[in-house]
Amino acid sequence: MNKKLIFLFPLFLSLFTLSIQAEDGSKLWLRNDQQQEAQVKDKSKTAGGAIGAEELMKSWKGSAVTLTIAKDKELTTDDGFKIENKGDKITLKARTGNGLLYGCYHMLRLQACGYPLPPLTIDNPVYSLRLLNHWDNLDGTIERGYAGHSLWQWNELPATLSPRYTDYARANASIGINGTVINNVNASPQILSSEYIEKVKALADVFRPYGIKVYLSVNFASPMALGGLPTADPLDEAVVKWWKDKCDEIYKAIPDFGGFLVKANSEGQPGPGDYGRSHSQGANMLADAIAPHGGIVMWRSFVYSASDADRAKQAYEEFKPLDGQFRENIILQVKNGPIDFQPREPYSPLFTAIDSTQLMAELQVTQEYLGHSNHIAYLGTMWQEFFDEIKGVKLKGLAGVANIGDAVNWCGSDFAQANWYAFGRLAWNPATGATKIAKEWVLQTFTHDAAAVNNIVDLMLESREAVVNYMMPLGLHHQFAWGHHYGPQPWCEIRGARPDWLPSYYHKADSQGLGFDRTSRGSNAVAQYPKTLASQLDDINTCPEKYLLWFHHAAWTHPMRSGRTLWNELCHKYDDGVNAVRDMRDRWAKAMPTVDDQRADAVSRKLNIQLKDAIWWKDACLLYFQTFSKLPLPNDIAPTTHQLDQMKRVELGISNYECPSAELLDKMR
Ligand code: GCW
Repeated sequence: MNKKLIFLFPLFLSLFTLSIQAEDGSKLWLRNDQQQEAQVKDKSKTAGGAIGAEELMKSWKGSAVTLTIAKDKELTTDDGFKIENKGDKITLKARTGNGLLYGCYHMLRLQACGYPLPPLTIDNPVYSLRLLNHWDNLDGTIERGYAGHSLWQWNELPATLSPRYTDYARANASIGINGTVINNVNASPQILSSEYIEKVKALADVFRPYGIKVYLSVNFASPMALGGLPTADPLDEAVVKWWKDKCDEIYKAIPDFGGFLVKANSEGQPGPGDYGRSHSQGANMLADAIAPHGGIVMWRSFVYSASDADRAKQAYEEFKPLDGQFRENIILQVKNGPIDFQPREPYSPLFTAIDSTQLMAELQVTQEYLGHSNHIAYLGTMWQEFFDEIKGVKLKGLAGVANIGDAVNWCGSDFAQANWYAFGRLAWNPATGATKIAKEWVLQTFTHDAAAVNNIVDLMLESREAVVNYMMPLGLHHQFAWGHHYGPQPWCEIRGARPDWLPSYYHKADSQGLGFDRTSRGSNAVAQYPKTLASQLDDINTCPEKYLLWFHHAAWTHPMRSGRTLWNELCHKYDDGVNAVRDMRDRWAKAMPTVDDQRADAVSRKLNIQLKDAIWWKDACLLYFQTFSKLPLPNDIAPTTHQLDQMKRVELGISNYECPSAELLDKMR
């Protein structure tokens, strides 16, 4: 080759590969180019306005924009915005800088999707609290996190601020998230030490201009662990004073601190119950300490004891009688379902039972029970199902257990980013709908090729039902392997373990049939729902089949609406789940050429794992349940490919699986 050609060769090569540049996913959905010099005038003199204006200047391709603070009657919330597009000029109005910021990101989202900016947009968020909950521990690990370690570099704070803190705040602001609880609900008392308050302050300072308030999970026994008091009894004067002083200290450092999140008397955490006090007595004490500063207390309803009572009933039994006894700055934070973030659960009956206490719903963005960051499970559809079920219920806010870590692509998988995105967008307004959100995410994140967009959106929309089908169809729940909650272990028996932590407690398989009888003849959990719904659920012939085994112990021969028996239907559902993953793989293969190789391959690899796992789930569950039904697998489904004995000897997927220590078993009893 002559010299010139050798010189030009790298250029040819890069021109060739430039068509679709490799991406590592670190930009999330924020892939607008930043080469523009748009005309933007920010009259607001607010931090949010300034950031929004700068974002527009760098990326907006339309006509000139003016940002102003205004008291417009259509601006019914602090965070809402109004955009008037008069062709040659655009006016963006909001009551606050945060509203302006959200308006700017709204415009950039439309642009990135290739959607026009309509002449008039008025957009007010439905919920005022749109929070992420990080289950991040102070040692850098993340409980139920599948994206590496915590983003928070506690040992470097407050002196060193990772640039990712700003990226994190920006990403959240772009989808309307306005608060973050930065530490695990299984909280270390240390987070309230003066040393850590300084570190938290440093984070709060980074997040503030993006409209994001910081909240902390607190350990109810902090006055003992940190303050050296002999008790954490909420009625003890010294305890009350300790919390008041602590609130003063926090607000001195962080004047707009959001408040506390509390997991009390749940899974071994301390709480007011340790002193014979009720949840409301405990919550009210904290609420009174923080009220003078304008803070709130989010008190979780996720409680269940090792009693004989149906676990699905316990949160209601604990909290319903306390309704009306909570202070005004307390919000009861209720998980979407009555058990624990299963791939499918009916809504928690607390949502329709509590009427004199503020409520917020807790959703899980991290896929603890939906294949971690290995399986594609777009949760927008799951959350929409929940919103449809609780239609009419007033919520103060939404909390999403974050799926974010220090992984380059933030979430451990490209598609897991869609769940962070969808959470923010649904928290802004659940009526936006899962389909629309999926499409806008794909347009911003992957491609504008119409056929590819359709394929990827369809893949997303079928993904959650696929997971339900290959893991736990027809209302089955909690068939997970001990501890890691990844693979199936319906046979799991651990001597000394709490029964409600074992799959058999939930599936109740016997020679007659399958499922948990929660009808009026069984645990009567149905009675916690409003009357009409309760009687619908109570009757095996009117109970929606997707919840059949949640509410009924149905006979193997029970006739299903498809005309099949329960056993045959179950077999078909598992098979459908596996086939859906094959379909997802095909759709991805079709879309791949429009996506950069790096992300295309990363997703393909995940889908291969998902298919292998789906087959494993199907085989494990069907072969195990077959030992009860004693019925053959129908011959119009794909045969199983594993042996039950062999499967029982393997732990799916998780290499560091360990049997619980004797000490842990003791604690859990
Ligand atoms: O889902 C369960 C998880 C625990 C978690 C708990 C909770 C933070 O397995 O890891 O603890 O719920 O929500 O408190």
